[in-house]
Amino acid sequence: MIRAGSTTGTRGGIARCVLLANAQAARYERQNLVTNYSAIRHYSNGEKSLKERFAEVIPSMADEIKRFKKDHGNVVIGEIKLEQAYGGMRGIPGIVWEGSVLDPHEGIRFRGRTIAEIQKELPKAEDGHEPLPEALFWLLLTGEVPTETQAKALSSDLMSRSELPQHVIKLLDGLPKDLHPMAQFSMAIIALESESKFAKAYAQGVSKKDYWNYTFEDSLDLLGKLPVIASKIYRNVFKDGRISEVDPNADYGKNLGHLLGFENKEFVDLMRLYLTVHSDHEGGNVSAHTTHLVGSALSSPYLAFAAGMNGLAGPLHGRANQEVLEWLFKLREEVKGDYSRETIENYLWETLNAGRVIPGYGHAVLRKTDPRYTAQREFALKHFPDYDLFKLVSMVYEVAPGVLSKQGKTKNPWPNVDSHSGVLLQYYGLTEASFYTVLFGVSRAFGVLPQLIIDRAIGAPIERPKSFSTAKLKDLIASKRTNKL
Ligand code: CMX
Repeated sequence: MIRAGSTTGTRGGIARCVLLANAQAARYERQNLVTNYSAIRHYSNGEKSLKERFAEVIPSMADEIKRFKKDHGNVVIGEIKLEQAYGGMRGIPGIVWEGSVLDPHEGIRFRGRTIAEIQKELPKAEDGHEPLPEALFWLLLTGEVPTETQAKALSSDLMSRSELPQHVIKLLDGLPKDLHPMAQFSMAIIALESESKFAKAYAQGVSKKDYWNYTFEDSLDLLGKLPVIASKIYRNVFKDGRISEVDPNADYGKNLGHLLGFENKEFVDLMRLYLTVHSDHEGGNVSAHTTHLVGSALSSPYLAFAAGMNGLAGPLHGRANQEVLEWLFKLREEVKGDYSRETIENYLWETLNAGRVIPGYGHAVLRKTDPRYTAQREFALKHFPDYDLFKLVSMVYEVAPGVLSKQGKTKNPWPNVDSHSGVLLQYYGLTEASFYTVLFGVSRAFGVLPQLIIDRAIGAPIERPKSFSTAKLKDLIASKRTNKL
């Protein structure tokens, strides 16, 4: 059995007692599936818990959306060209996503804040420089930056939910080591459906207005369990299968590092940065949209998130981080230490001429270097500017945009997030590239679950866009022509 470890840590004091008392209260509340929100406790210093604050935010948020729809529901917000229907629906404004918006030139803003602003504004761990991803979760859900106490209480709450049921442990232990880690990740999350409070409440006929409450509980339970699932997969596939106990006094990033088997302080800080920057990238990308779509059928957060993870596992999406590393290793082997522009350019052309993509370059929305790439590059420049593989990544950054522009196919020749993440993990000894997308998956939960909770709180409908056959589209265009004559 993997369970949260002992509560006797080294970071003593009253603050921790408060956090633990609140985690206990939260656990009690969860067991009883309390729906009386006034029963959701303040922290003893008078600050509000995430659930309490979100329960307060719901009426004004739902009311604002209702009025907005009533006043402007008929306003046309875009037009759709035929090529967009065949072109992956690029640019069609058909999804509402509250947590973040992506500008093609500026990059991502989380509730209006750039990555640099997030790095400045969000609470940090006592021993770290990077923001706490649990604080980002709070921000994405409520639109507000939590206080340090609130962020720490949320860490403690999440860690109190980390225990995996026996059948999930058995499932993971029984899977073949050569099954891709992302397939294992998805299976473990689906198997957690047994724990779904939303599915149980729905079967008991819960009222629509309480959907968000059970979705909130499932989402936090899932978030709390993901570091254990990810680490169990990592340790089973690549190490001895044993993982350490969760430290209930440590934050999420520290626990993730610890469970994976990495105690290095810089690596732990990297985990916090990694979890923060990979979390959310507005709602249209495959993993976010899939989670949202499947969730719209009122599937539980476990089923909806697992569906999103199956999309993240694709090589054009999250798996690109694995592809980048494998591509870099082949490049390194081929050029035998010669990192000149000319050899790298030749290798890039070889890849393109073989009809393959340059992994880690290009984006469906962005039209400049991904600021998530830049944040990771800055981390590398700060901690290991002379690392050989980082120098290679930097050299590819100098050469690849020119080559891609010359080829003239991609709309965006600049690097994306996946171009840089692997080299950071390699430096600290997490060298198994096929595991990288699992880490991306843990992070993505911080971005997509808030929207799932919001969707349930505002009563978002089941998604059902219209599709056409080519024959029907031809009819449509013919009738438009006739009408114009
Ligand atoms: N290397 C070579 N060709 C590329 C390319 C790249 N990095 N990026 C785009 N192209 C090609 C496309 O394959 C497409 O070719 P065809 O016309 O032959 O089909 C053409 O350029 C136009 O594509 P686009 O409109 O610029 O890009 P899309 O919006 O269709 O696709 C993306 C976006 C990310 C899938 C694409 O850039 C790509 O395949 N990149 C490499 C894989 C990658 O890094 N994925 C990770 C993205 C971030 C994430 O989701 O994690």
